[in-house]
Amino acid sequence: MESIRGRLCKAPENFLAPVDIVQVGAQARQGRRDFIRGAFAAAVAAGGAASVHAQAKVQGAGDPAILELPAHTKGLGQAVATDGYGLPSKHEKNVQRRISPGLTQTRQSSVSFAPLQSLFGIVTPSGLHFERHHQGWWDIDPTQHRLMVNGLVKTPMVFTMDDLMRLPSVSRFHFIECGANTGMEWGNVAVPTVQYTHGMLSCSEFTGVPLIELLNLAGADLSQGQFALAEGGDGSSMTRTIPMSLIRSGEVLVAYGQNGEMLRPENGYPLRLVVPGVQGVSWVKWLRRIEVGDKPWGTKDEAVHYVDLMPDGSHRQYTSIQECKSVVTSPSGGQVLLDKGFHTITGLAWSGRGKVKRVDVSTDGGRNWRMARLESPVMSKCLTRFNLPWSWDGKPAVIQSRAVDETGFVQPTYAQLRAVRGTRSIYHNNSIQSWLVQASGEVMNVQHV
Ligand SMILES: Nc1nc2c(c(=O)[nH]1)N[C@H]1C(S)=C(S)[C@@H](COP(=O)(O)O)O[C@H]1N2
Ligand SMILES: [Mo]
Repeated sequence: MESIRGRLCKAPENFLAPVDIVQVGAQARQGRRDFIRGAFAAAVAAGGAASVHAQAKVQGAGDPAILELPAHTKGLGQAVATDGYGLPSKHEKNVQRRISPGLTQTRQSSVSFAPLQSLFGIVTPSGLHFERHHQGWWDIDPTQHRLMVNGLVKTPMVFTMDDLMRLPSVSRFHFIECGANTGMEWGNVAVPTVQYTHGMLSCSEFTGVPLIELLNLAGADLSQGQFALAEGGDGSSMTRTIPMSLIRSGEVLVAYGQNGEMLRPENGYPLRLVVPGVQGVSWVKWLRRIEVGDKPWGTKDEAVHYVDLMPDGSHRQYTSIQECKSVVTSPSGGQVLLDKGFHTITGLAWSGRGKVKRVDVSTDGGRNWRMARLESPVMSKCLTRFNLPWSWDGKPAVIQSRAVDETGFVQPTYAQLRAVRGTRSIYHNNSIQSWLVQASGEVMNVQHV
């Protein structure tokens, strides 16, 4: 086996999550594993699910949790909520968005990361969607909100929310990933959990109107007008250039819906741009203006920020597409495997260029690969869930996933990415992530070279 450059889950003090946060993840995990262990105790590796089944039967004998009727089978439960908004179980309190102290100076220009290690399937519950604000969020009155369409158009128009919601709508599932996701890893900083390495990533069903429809209503000049500028309604002067080719495809949405309800204020209520496959910064929140123009604007968030510093000192600009990427979410950093034997390796894969075609998983640091099962549905520019059964022999193991998209793009190793991009970037790190499972069962972030 190749050498593993294992490092402790230590990051510079100003970035390391408080210790209790890391432990919370491990304990939450442990809670579930304890349950599994209690029920399935000595399930041996070789038998896999069958032996787990046999053990479950044996262990069930004498278990008071099944033999004695719990209080909730004998009493009166809670009343239905008459005007309440449902909340998760109190037992799930540890599943939260978390900020990384020291990463940014203020809570208004900051990030909260989604707890990828605790989520199933592909949809991010709206209350756990990551947040990235440059100047804080607002809960805007939808009756006062307006969207202006101007620039190279016959008739400049102003839409109210009522106007927009009367138009035919579409609903589509897409991922959104901040261009800076996994950014600390460029500098070889191993943040402790997948929440901090990959948690600037979420996926929702978005509902709204294709932007091209609004441009057509305004009589946009689509031959001269090769670009559109999207402007946000917060104080960050957030403006981004969107190529007309993307808009013309009908994929770019002016969205008000997220997972069946209105957008959350943190995510741009009442209106945001959805630009499938493109980095999060272009998904302008609290959207208030679209201007059609004949060249890119080169605004601060595309000339100074969100550019990639290359090894020769030049900058790559407008590298907006989020290339094919994947990560194992369990087992992942901060979790603990309590037993040898059967485990399910699971994770997420995505590509800004279309559908995920294949995900391979290695448990020996990239020497051998097995094809993972992709859970349906597999949708374009959307998260795809993969999983693979694994029998852990109790020895150290380096777990990795490698995604391939429908264009044939293969997710790179760190060595491959750095050979082209160097180490001074912040944005667009789509390298293969490695998790080291130690003999103790503790999992940590390592960069396997
Ligand atoms: N108006 C406005 N739009 C914005 C931002 C912002 O600060 N202001 N942040 C951008 C960035 S950098 C990202 S990654 C995404 C984050 O979206 P989310 O907070 O819904 O996760 O919104 C983008 N749109
Ligand atoms: Mo971002």
